Amino acid sequence: MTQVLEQIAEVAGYLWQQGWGERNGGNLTVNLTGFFTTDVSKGEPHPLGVTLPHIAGQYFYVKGTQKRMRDLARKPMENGCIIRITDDGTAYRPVDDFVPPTSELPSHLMVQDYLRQCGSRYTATLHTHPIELVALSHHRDLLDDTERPNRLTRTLWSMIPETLAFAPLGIGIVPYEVPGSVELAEATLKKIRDYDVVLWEKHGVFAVGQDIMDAFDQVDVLNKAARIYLDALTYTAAHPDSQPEGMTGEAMRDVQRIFRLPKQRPC
Ligand code: 2HA
Ligand code: ZN
Repeated sequence: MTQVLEQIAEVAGYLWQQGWGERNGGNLTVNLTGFFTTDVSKGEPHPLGVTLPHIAGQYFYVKGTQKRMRDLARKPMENGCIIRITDDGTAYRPVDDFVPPTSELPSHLMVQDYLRQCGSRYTATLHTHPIELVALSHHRDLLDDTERPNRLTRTLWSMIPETLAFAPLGIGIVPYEVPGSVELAEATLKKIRDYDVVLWEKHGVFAVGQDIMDAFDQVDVLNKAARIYLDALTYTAAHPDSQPEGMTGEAMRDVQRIFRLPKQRPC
């Protein structure tokens, strides 16, 4: 378990360094069930407000509410805590000192419940505020999510070959909802069935991964493409006749062939 906690701390440091984790911004959970054999939770149960039967009895590391990523990077157990979901799936109890969990707990645990339900090997969920992706989420013309791949995904894929190669599912779009709300969690749950990363309009992203580094990498690859796109558009601002070209359809098909895409979701 030490290794998993060290990886969580490492990723928290990257989130801060990238400028994606201002103040208490962002949160994460990692399933730690494999490290526990008996019920070691204690104290009063804290109701979840929903029933999550597929993660009943499971253990999670959860970032604490109002805690800073930059502090979590040094001291994960002071800025988050391990919880166990009660056997009836309606509440949780802490395992050690209680640090109240993130305000986005509904999204994280509802998605974790879905991942267990479908037998996924994914263990981690991540919410963060990547600057360039959030900037693009203010542009209505990029938020149309009726086609697959959607327009934002096609734009990002066409920036560098690696985006398509390493984020082959693209990015789903979740219309704006109040942070921390069950509505946001439900909208996220709907989209995450098809994507590893979804964009929370005018707020941030929510990602899932085999571990927390995997979830971070997915966001990092997509945000890198968003940054390149925005940088190219600053050239357009000075030279209005020159639009970013993007990779050709043929070049993108080559990437798909060489990397044997699309990759399948684990559920
Ligand atoms: O943890 O990012 O969305 C603070 C947030 C809420
Ligand atoms: Zn947020």
